Amino acid sequence: MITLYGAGEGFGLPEISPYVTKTEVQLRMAGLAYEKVRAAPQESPKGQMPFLDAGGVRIADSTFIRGYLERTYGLDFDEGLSPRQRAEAWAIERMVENHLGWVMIHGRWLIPENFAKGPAHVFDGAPAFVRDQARRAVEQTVHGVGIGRHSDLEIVALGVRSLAAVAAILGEQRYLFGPRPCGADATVFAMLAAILTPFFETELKRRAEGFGTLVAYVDRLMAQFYPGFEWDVETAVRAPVAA
Ligand SMILES: N[C@@H](CCC(=O)N[C@@H](CS)C(=O)NCC(=O)O)C(=O)O
Repeated sequence: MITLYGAGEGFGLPEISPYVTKTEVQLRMAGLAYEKVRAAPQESPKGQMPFLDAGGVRIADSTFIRGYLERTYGLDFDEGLSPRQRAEAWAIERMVENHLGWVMIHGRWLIPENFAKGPAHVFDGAPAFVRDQARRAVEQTVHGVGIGRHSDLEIVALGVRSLAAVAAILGEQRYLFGPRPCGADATVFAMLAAILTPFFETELKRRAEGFGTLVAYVDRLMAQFYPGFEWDVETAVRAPVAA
């Protein structure tokens, strides 16, 4: 049995972490049975989520988990893609995870109102200094990767360039590379949902809402991979926040 460790439902999303969402969607794409357990990053072999336990074997990091699933179950999430499309899928994934992801994190953790209603609650019950330390650590990381050195306007402008790039690649297609989803669809869906969740107010979300094809794409994939989940403002207000 596969156990997927993640942050759990919250912030108006079926899963708080876009990286865990990516893995969960890939498990669902493959039709693999799994149980999901809520965990903290410190429990992961790499100190980050997601991580997976498959019969005692622990694998951390969404990209290495994908590789493990493909090797172990004889899968190819990019089946049908040409070598060029596979390269483009990798490039899209890196842009979304390692660039757009930091813009999303900036909106969640470093806009004070969003931090107060969202990530701060992860530390409910812990002393205030633990919460403040965690926020400062994220601030330092966002500064370290470079995004945090820009003005708020510049950060949004960089995020919008990535949104526009994804929208240009998607065009009017159902999935990134046509009528079938590939591995990178899980990544892109996860990050766009994290940006578009009604739970947070960010300028990036407001700009993302202007990309009608991206909004429709997230709605479509949410209905496909999380059919029981109410993806709407009502849910965002009601959804529990990770404890
Ligand atoms: N490269 C990793 C990134 C995972 C990641 O950033 N996870 C976040 C949750 S969204 C985390 O665990 N952060 C805690 C930390 O970095 O200390 C992957 O693809 O799995």
